[in-house]
Amino acid sequence: MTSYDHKKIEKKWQTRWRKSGVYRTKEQNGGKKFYVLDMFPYASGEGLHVGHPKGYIATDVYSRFMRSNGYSVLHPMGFDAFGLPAENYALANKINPAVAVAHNVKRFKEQLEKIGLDYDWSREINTTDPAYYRWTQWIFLQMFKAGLAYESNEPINWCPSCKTGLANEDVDDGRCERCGTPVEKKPMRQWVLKITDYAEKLLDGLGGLDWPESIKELQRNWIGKSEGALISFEIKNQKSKIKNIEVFTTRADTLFGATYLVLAPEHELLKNKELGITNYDEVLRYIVTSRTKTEIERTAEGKEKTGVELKGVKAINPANNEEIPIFVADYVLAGYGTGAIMAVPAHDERDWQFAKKYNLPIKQVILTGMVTGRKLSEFDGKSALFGEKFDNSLWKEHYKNNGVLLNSGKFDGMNSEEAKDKIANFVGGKSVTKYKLRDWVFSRQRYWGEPIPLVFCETCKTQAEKSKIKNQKSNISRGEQLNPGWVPVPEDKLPVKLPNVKSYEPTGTGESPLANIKNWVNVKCPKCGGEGKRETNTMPQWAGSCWYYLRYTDPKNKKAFADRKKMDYWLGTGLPLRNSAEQNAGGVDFYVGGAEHATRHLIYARFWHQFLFDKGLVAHSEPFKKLQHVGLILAEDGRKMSKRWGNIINPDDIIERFGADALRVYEMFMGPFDQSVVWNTDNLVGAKRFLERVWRTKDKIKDKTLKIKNEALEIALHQTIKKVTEDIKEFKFNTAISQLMIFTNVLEKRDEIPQIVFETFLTLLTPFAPHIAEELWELIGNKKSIQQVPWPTYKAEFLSEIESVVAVQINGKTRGTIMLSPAATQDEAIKKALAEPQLKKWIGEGNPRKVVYIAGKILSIVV
Ligand code: ANZ
Ligand code: ZN
Repeated sequence: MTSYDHKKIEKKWQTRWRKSGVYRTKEQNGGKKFYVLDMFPYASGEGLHVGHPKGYIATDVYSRFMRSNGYSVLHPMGFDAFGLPAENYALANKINPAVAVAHNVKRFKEQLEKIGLDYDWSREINTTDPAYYRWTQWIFLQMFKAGLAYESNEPINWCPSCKTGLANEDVDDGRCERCGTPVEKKPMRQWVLKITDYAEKLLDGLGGLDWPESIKELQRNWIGKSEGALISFEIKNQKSKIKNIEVFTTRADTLFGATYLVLAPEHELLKNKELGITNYDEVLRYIVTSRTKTEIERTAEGKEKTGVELKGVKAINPANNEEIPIFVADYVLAGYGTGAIMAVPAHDERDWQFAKKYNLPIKQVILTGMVTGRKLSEFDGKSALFGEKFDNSLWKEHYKNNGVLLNSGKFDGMNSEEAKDKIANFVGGKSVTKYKLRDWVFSRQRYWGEPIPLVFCETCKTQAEKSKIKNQKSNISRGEQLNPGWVPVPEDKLPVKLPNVKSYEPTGTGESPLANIKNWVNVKCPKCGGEGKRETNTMPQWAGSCWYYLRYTDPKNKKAFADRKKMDYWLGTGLPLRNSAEQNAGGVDFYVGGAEHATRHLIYARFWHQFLFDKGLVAHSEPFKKLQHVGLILAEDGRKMSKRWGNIINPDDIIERFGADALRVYEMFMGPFDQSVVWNTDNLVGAKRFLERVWRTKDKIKDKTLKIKNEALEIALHQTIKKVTEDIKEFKFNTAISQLMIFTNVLEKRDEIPQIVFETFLTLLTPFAPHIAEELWELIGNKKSIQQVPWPTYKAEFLSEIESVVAVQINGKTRGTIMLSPAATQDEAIKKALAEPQLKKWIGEGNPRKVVYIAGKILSIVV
């Protein structure tokens, strides 16, 4: 009897699998294909910890399962490596980012291979490979040409430590997502992608996706659709050159209660003296101070509100022609709506806080909780039914609710929902839809990213401006018209390679380090041959991951980002597209990764994909059909694993001591897949023991010709096949493994087991513990790899024989149990209960008054 030597076995099989190419992706005709994808790792310097592989092991289990069910499976892996994390790591360690990334990728790959994952490495991709980013640049150019990229000088989020501009999505709680430094607002030349053009499509598409509801909800909130109205307030001041201020409101019904207006400090109208403000110096000081605050500081609920009144100017409330003051206050944000609001302190908490502080009138216009259809005159100020009396001195949550209008002229008594449109129309307002989603700031003033493939040319600038005026149809794309002077690098000149530089430190000047490489920057204009200059900003970290799942379908293609047929095959049904329903039901079949990507990668990638779809470049409207998120593995101290806390567990050590199979079984067994679990080495030992028991079980095969004769064994086997099959399908790996353990107990109790039973068991074990399963499979005399053995099917006739324990309650007390098959009827259940003397004693002779029978669970009798 040999002992279970995990090191020897795992090494042996990893080498053999690599050589034999069992995991090579094979496209087969006629459907039955499955694309299962991991969110590829970011090749950082720290390598993998034991938390990372949880998702990878799960997709591995799934892809092995699908393959043995006859599917062609695409299960690829690659590396994301451009962007701040890799560059910051390289800077800290004083190595070139390209060298650091190559080193990190090698390390990651070794670690992944040791886990025995079935990736088809012949399809590996790396976002920093010029052969890859050539196509990232190409897709960017298509967006540019379509007018979806524009140059902007708006103030954006700036991280003073990373010395680069950031997208809204890169800011967490007012801090740089990379380094935790509070972000500042800084006006800067940027490239921006018009993701807002896709806001509606991004919302719409969510409906058809098989994603966790929580992630869809995060996206909905991030997109933040609001239906409201634009209402114009006339300005009263002889000296003002501006006649009106427009506000965005979702509560036009409260217009009669608007007692002042507020402009965001960055509002256009405050940029010069056009409003004729008499205290402009004071206003300007306020504007300057508010620049130092982060958005969070400005809008946080508990924060004290500040502001300055614009002296010498008033506005007219168009509903009642009352004169109201105008303020500048930083609780109003420039980037949303029109950057100006009508303040209704009786029904908006922030306005209320502000009004309290500056002693502004508070005017109730909605009776919240009021039942519609009742007359206002019936309201006595007390009845709860009619809403209680409004109290100016104290804010109450229900003040912001809907209700019935009062103090609103001819609208009094109207339901507030109904009044929204009516009042907006009354004052000539326009209904509009606004989104919280901001356009995507797409350039970084850093070295380590895809160069943006554009050249600036003065001559062409003049041309483009002319064509814009004449609105000519010419060889000038919408992007060039929108951005006069910017000329795309011709597609056959891609990639624009990132040049090698000596110094790639961020400059902090708002320019990328590439700006200093004169012989790279200065080029001939691709259009007119004149003097041009390259764009020196680079793309953000999230660019490469916007389309990588497409590249896996055809990773070596030199003529296109991927062959259309291959994409259609892997993202479709495996058969040619037949109708629009299939168009909207395509995408990667199964995508597994961390929930932290909900509002970045998963929105950006959907945006790019929808653009490609609109261009007719992909067949399906969404990239990821089904999504599953991975629960975190926390360190033994209950915290997130991090270098910072010194609590990282390295999978290499675990594999060395316990084996990859034990690690795999443990991680799949530790709890429901999408929940966070604390790492526990004792439980890992348990997984290892389980495999040792499996190992010893093979010695119970004594006579290879032994047939299954024992019915109980057969039932247990089919029960196990069924349970494991169904659980894997639903990502319930923990209960699948627990069934394998139960079955191992059954095998252990026997002196001898038929080979066929053990073989079936090994097939079920393979997805979880492929090395040991393969080794035992070979030891009992099989030549062909177990990876190619079809998944076993269960026989239903055995299952119907399984009896389960049913509790018997008499008058509400459990008095005993009976065994029943799931098909048993209520009468049979009663009969069985009566056959048990200790139950019969309680039931007695008479007819029961009431019987409830829940099959397989409980029989309840009231006598
Ligand atoms: C009057 C009003 C009365 C409002 C009321 C609310 C309650 P959502 O739903 O998030 O879209 N608002 C508009 N633009 C703003 C800006 N740039 N910065 C801060 N606040 C802004 O919110 C829309 C509401 O937020 C708008 O409706 C406006 O206040 C405010 F009882 O107008 B409301
Ligand atoms: Zn030119």
